[in-house]
Amino acid sequence: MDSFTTVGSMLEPLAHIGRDPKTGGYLRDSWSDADLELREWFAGEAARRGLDLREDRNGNLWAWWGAPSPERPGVVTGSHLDSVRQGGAYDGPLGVVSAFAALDLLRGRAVTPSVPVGVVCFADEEGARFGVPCMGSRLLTGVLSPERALGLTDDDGGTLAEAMRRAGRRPERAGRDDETLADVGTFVELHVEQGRGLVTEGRPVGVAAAIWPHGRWRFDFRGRADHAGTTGLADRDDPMLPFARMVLAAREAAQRRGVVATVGKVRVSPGNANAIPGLVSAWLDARGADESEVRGLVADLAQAVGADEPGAGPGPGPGGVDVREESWTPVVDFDVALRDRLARVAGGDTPAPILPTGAGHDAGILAAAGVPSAMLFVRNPTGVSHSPDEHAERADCEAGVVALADVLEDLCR
Ligand code: HGY
Ligand code: MN
Ligand code: MN
Ligand code: MN
Repeated sequence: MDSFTTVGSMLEPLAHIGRDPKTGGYLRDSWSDADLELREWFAGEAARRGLDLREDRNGNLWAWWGAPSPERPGVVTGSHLDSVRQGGAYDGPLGVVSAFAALDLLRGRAVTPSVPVGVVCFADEEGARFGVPCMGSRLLTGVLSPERALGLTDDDGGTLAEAMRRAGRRPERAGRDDETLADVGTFVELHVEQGRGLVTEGRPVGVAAAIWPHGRWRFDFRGRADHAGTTGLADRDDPMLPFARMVLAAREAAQRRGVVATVGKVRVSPGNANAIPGLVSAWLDARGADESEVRGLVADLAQAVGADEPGAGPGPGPGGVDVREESWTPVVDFDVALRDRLARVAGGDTPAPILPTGAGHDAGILAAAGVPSAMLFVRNPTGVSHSPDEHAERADCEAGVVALADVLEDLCR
């Protein structure tokens, strides 16, 4: 079976799900209608292949070829199907589609794996709706408590628990799931590269070396709502000003500390053009190879806006600014032996390039939980991601599937 046709034809039916016709971007929030439609697609692909489909207590989907057990854990591959808002078509779906296509290739090669092979779709990897990324894998591995997770709210104030219930799930069961985790012997995630490392290397497929430490912090700037026209400047307590200072300070500190910092989401309340806002909430995403520099940047910003450091004080700091850490992922160095094995197998004559990434992934959460994990990257010609412009060439997608099938065959000998 021609692997590329499988990838191409499998990406096709997904292309319309959650797509914004005006922008070509994707709106695939966790537990939204688009997410439920994607879950049905996943179930259909599993059924077409006679795979044993299971949804675990945290909404992660597992499609098994062979029955895993703690005594005989399987080799699992896959990724996620949810997206950031106005995201691209490849971040997540390429890994899930390639997993099914690689399994087809193994069967086409009449490979009889020595262990079960699983395809996984993790729930809510982007955290676009409830704010915490890798929600499904964090709950699965216990690094995020169900109490905290289920109470997280979306922009409309709805909780994760309500969203799961509305989707017919039982959120009260969410939480660490050692039974499911025990089925996973090795996890390999294929993902479109979010960067231009493979373009520079001139290679279609690469292997992840490490995932940078990264986190998300929420800044709440409190002020006093008042009339835009009748309130003198001296009488204003305008939260927009410390917010603006924070954004400019973030860029300066990032430059100075050699990290990256982004404020991509701001919520102004109540949001009247003719009124001084009462509250400005802003989310900082900061990442970098050196954890102390990332942490240092956040401390710089808290100081710049007169806030207590995250988690230091019970409520808003002296300047009416409150900083809360919403998620933190320490550095993940992938297992060197497994990483090098993948580079050899995936690279053919010359080992595939091994490169770090500033993007977070479920493979990082599993690796941090002690599950032998690794990642394959597929070349992204522009490096652009988290945007409708995200792209991967067809031939590179095919090379990714062949590399993944070779890696799975090697791991399942
Ligand atoms: O944010 C990330 O790095 C990932 O795409 N969730
Ligand atoms: Mn992403
Ligand atoms: Mn992703
Ligand atoms: Mn008025």
